[in-house]
Amino acid sequence: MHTQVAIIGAGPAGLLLAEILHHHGVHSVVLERQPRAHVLGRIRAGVLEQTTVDVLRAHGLAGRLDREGHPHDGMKIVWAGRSSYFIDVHQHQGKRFVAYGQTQIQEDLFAAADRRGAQVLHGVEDVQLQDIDGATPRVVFRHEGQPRQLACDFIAGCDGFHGVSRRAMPPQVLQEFEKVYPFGWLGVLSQTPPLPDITYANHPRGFALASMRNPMLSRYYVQVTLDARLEDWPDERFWDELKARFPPDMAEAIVTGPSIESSIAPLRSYVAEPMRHGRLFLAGDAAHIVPPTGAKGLNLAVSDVHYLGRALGAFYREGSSGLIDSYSATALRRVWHAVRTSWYLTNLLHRFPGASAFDQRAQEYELDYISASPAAQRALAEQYAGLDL
Ligand code: RFL
Ligand code: PHB
Repeated sequence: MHTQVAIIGAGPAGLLLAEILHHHGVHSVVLERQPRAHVLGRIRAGVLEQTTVDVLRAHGLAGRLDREGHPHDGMKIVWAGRSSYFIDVHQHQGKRFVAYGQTQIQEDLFAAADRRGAQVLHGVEDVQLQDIDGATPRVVFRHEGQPRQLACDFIAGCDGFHGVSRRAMPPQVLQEFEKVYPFGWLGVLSQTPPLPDITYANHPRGFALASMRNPMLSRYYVQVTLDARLEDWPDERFWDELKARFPPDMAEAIVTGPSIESSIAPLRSYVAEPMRHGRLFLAGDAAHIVPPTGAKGLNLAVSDVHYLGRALGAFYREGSSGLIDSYSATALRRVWHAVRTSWYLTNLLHRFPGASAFDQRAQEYELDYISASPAAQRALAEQYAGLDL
């Protein structure tokens, strides 16, 4: 097999890159380890930045998003039972968010791939990247029990944090920056009407978040210890704990119901530099992880492949390698902005084990400062909104 760009991973980064490349007239083949049903079954992100919506629209991928997505002007912060405040991103930045599930984006991307007869191979095993330093890189793998080889000009590693692409970078080239947080998030999806606003709660019992997918689908999270197990969190315990972390009026407004999905995710910040070596490019979670507090992970995957698609498009159209050479630096600037913002919000909103009374007061008075200062709210809105492309 031969293609111009071999894409490893059919998550949002890989499938969207394939669409952007197609738009530029560049051929690609996507290699995915999991069956399609598995990829579509993952419940993950739900908040899209304006830039993400703009990129999807520019490639004709936002039809359903524009019909079914729920626009938001900003997010609410509440803490320790005190009154809440609204970070008005639209007022300060002129940008809106859209609540629309990553699951739906995956469906839309697979539908687009099907419409144009794209080559997406599922169930590939033992993927290995070869000759990424040379002019003729290859991906070798097994598919349906047979050894296969895909020759290409470039490889895009879009295979998430646990993928193989990043590990193909020579260790002496790869620099890693990491912070592991001492807690995780337990997330629950339920067929109940959500609260009207995406609301982040800082509470002595721990962080909580109210979010949504559509008018009859809510997504909630609570901070849990690293040793938490799903079987220890029956629905009743989850709802009690969630309500305990919101002010009484909001707790009362939360409509409970059976969970239709629940999962626990540990929190981590991670960046791999550079995002390119030879003919291998990393994009999305393969290159970086942010704690979900800033709702940035999926949005970064989209901005990475926007830059990468543009760079490869220019290469094939004009023979110019300028954008390819600047891809890593361009993407990393936006990545680090989001990494720092997500780290800041994680520190601001969570209860850290072993935090002293001093740490707690400092956190509370920072929240108090933000609630009273239009300048601080504007700065937070700017960070939460994300950089322009
Ligand atoms: P993905 O989605 O992990 O896709 C990678 C794909 O690669 C495949 N793969 C391989 N394929 C072939 N060979 C191999 N050796 C392979 N190894 C792996 C995998 O099967 C998979 O299909 O990475 P991608 O495309 O970079 O997308 C990143 C996003 O999924 C991620 O950043 C977001 O979900 C993060 N995130 C959020 N981001 C937001 O922007 N807003 C949010 O509100 C938000 N909330 C969240 C989140 C992530 C969460 N979890 C569970 C991690 C909430 C949660 C709870
Ligand atoms: C979600 O809706 O899943 C969500 C919203 C905001 C976040 C993280 C996740 O910060």
